[in-house]
Amino acid sequence: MIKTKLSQVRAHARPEPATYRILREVADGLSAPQKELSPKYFYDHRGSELFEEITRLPEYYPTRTERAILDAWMPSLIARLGTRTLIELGAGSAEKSRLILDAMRAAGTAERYVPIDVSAAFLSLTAARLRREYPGLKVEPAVADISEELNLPRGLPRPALFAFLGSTIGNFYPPAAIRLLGRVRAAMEPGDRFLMGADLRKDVARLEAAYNDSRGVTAEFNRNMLRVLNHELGADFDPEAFEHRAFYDTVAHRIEMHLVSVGAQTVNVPGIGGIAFADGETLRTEISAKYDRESVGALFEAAGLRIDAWRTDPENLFALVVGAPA
Ligand code: AVJ
Repeated sequence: MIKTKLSQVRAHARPEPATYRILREVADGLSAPQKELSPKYFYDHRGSELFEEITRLPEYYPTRTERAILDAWMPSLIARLGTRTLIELGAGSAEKSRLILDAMRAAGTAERYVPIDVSAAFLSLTAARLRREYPGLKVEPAVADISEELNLPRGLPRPALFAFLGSTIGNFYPPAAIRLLGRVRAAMEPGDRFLMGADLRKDVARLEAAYNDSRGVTAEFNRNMLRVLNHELGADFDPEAFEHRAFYDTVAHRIEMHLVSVGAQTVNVPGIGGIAFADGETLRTEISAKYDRESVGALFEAAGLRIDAWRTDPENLFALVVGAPA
């Protein structure tokens, strides 16, 4: 998304209003008392690769745990629901979606797949691959930033399953999380369901290890945001002049990732100006909220949803939850 929209700044005299939104968002984030940027800025090509690498790290349990729950649960869940359309929020490489699509195929109801993602290029690649793998499945990608809108095609076969996997919900502060779930709720019809992945509260050491891997992949992933800003905005961040820091906040129940300035420095961002960092000052790049059944229930309730079903792995590390209109 950043790539497309910011290149419009260079290519056209009159950029999209959306471009100004991004510039304004970065300017706001960097001028706040606690400097902060959205984790969506991690994900250029290299950022996506680094995240893929994170999902394979021994310390990073969420991805493989969620996959195991999907594997065990989808055949019976999908058979019960009779899902004819899968709508996936933030589809990415659609790797886990296959477990749901396979269950739909086994149930004989694999009619429509609607992957939603900000990256049009990524989406059309994924769509082409899935059309080949699932003949008979109509793949109808939708380009949208799910933190702002869903942009769904009309006339989808029902019932539909909305899927929001990976505990990406944890990246949103509660008001934004409720707004996002509220948009899903508003798009649901009777009989539709919402499947969400949620990383669970647990031992602090285990949580912190998942965001401080011994090989330093997460640190590189964190610093990659600075490379993205350099490339897309022409900023002059020195990624090596920032250290990775990730810790668990036991009161807010979330991991926070920061970049810590090594020494005092001033970074220039064209269109915004010089941004001063004091020695040790931090830029918050991500929150990753952790849940239990009660906190998911509260989030759902605020968005007009109720918990219809809840499954975890044997170690209680991760949950898949099914929401229904309340
Ligand atoms: C993609 C949001 C699920 O919060 O665990 C992984 C991103 N950040 N390591 C997470 C992430 C650092 C991840 N999510």
